[in-house]
Amino acid sequence: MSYETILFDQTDGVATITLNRPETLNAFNDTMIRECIDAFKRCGRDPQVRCVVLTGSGRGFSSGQDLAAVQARGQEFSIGEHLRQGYHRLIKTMVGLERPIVGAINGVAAGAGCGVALATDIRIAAEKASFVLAFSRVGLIPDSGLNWFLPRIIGQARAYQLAVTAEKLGAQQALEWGLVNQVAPMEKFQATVASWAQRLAQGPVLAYGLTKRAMNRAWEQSLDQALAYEAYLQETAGRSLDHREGVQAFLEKRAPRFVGA
Ligand code: T3D
Repeated sequence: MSYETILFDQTDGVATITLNRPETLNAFNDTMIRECIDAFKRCGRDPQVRCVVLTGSGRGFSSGQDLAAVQARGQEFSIGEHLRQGYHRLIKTMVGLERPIVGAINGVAAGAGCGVALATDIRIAAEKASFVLAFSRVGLIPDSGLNWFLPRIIGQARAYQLAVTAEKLGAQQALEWGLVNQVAPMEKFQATVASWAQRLAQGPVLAYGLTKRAMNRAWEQSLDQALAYEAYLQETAGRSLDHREGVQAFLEKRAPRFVGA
């Protein structure tokens, strides 16, 4: 499938999805939401894809919902339904994708763009990247999973502060607050993202996927339930070729060659 609002590239086990409406700082219109869902689902179906990178073209990551499209809506338009049919499907597809997703946050991530950024698993921010919960500026509440992701990552007081002030959180502060894994200077940003993606793509991606499932599920489990679920998933990981290869490589004092199965 060819896309209108995103770019899709697949090289050496790494799929890169680039939000590509740079004139709006990659604001989401309905086509872009739909195309992103399709691209992430395509990654989930393709065993050749071992890691996904999500980034933006131009100087922004994403400015969130396209406000020109919002203004063009009629009075009867249901935002709730728009969220349910669009952003929710995108966020759930990303969270349910059992491959690591690297968020390459190249610039500002605002509104729903911030929610989508937080639905990635490893977040690398360029020095000039920032996060803005722009919703209250337009009289809305955070959505696209932000009420779920943000307090869990940075705590409720900071999350609420960002929501009500809509002030920019810079990359360095985001690192200190645990919102991103690494900040890279602009000239090293692409190389840093590529190095993360290649490393993850060469890893035991079946185990990476099961780890993502276990950690996501654990939020809503008791300790007993989490332990039981770990044991259940480890049964699968323990029967994998990658487990056998990892043990053998250790004993033979060589680097493992994981196949993702
Ligand atoms: O509706 C539903 O379905 C519910 C879902 C809602 C989810 C949401 O995301 S609500 C929040 C929507 N997003 C915003 O409110 C953010 C709006 N943008 C900004 O506040 C600023 O652009 C930024 C803080 C992100 C960046 O500021 P700055 O100064 O770096 O850039 P800029 O000059 O404001 O923007 C550059 C261009 O992008 C500009 O166009 P121009 O003047 O060069 O032709 C601007 O209009 C355009 N742009 C930026 N954000 C959006 C946008 N165009 C459409 N929609 C946008 N969200």
